[in-house]
Amino acid sequence: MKIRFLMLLFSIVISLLTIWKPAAAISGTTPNDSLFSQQWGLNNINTVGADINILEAWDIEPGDPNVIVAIIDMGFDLTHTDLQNNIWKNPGEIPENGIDDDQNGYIDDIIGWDFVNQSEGYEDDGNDYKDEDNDPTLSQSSHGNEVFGVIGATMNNAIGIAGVTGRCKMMLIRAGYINTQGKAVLSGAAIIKGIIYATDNGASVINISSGSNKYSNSYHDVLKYAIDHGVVITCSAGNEGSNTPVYPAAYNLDGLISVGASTDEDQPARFSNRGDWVDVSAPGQHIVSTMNNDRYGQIHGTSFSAPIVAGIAALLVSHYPDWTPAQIHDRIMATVDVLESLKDANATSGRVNAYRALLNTDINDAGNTGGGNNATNDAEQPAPGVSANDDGGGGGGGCFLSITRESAIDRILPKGVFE
Ligand SMILES: [Ca+2]
Ligand SMILES: [Ca+2]
Ligand SMILES: [Ca+2]
Ligand SMILES: [Ca+2]
Repeated sequence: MKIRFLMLLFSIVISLLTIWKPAAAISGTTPNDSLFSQQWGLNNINTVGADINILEAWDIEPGDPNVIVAIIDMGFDLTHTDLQNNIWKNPGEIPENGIDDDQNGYIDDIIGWDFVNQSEGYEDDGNDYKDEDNDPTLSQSSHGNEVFGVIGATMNNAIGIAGVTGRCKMMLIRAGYINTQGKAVLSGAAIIKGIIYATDNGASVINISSGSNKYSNSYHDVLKYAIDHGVVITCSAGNEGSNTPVYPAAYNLDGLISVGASTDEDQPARFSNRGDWVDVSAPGQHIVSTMNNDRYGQIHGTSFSAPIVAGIAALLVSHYPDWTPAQIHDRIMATVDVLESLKDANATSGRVNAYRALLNTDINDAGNTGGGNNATNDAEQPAPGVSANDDGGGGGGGCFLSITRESAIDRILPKGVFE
């Protein structure tokens, strides 16, 4: 039996398709990207200090091009000038020869994969709902590009923005589509396959900016599979302004970082979910990022807070390649700027600080920070096996997840806030 499972995006686009004119390049210690002065989350020129301290972090580690971040999201526009240089290329795959050269189970997977495979209720109208393929593009939503830009827009190329890493490479995994009601949703089955693909093909970090209130043993176990294989997971806490746990962010895994949104004045964003099941806050309001069709826009949502932490995790992997996901998780939590304003926002009462995370202190110093990623549930039993192998091969295999399409759509998607 195939159970459809849909996840929802955690973003609110407040200024669609804004096109900025290039500004004069900034020189000195800042990168010359023309919109960098508006990237308050990286370097706040109005409320000084309410940022992740990226300039000092980059002095230590700007990111290793060999480190791969997988973005599991709606879909992407690969033509964006500020993104295309940082798209991962599968070194073992010869493009367009119809052969699975690296024998990973995916033919001509040169930049990632499109796991969307909606077999029921979707006509073939050109928007590619059916059948997995090697092309993770989606023209109908900019959400994937927005996440990509926050993590990994090309830095110091004189245009647009700089990603937190700016140099690491992004593996692009499409799991989303516009449903029959015209809403942007992600398939849980596709996400799970994407996590396995990313893990098995070299990703060090996976960002997931979507979720729902439903606990799934299978989803939990596939994330554990990724972490056990050295992958750090970053997840958005969601935008309901609620304490109710949202998954995958709330899965209790040491190696999964749950991220809420903070503002340019280091306040908790009103829309951000909160509570001890959230690990940290990161900038998530008035974020400038890349959109489809070579545009830039201003957006907000925890969808863009998790990618900031994904970028910091990628910097840590670049600089401390031997660290485990648990160590990276603990270090990021242990080095937040603790703020009274965030005491109810998350387990650390803090907003992430990339510089402090990278400082060369003994890993053993990066210890406990209060609550940790808690919400422990000892009664919980592992699923009778997510079978990573069975799931990973494509082929539509039933996904065991228990949320229904109706509940997902009705719960999270308020009218008019999604592209
Ligand atoms: Ca292949
Ligand atoms: Ca090939
Ligand atoms: Ca496709
Ligand atoms: Ca740029």
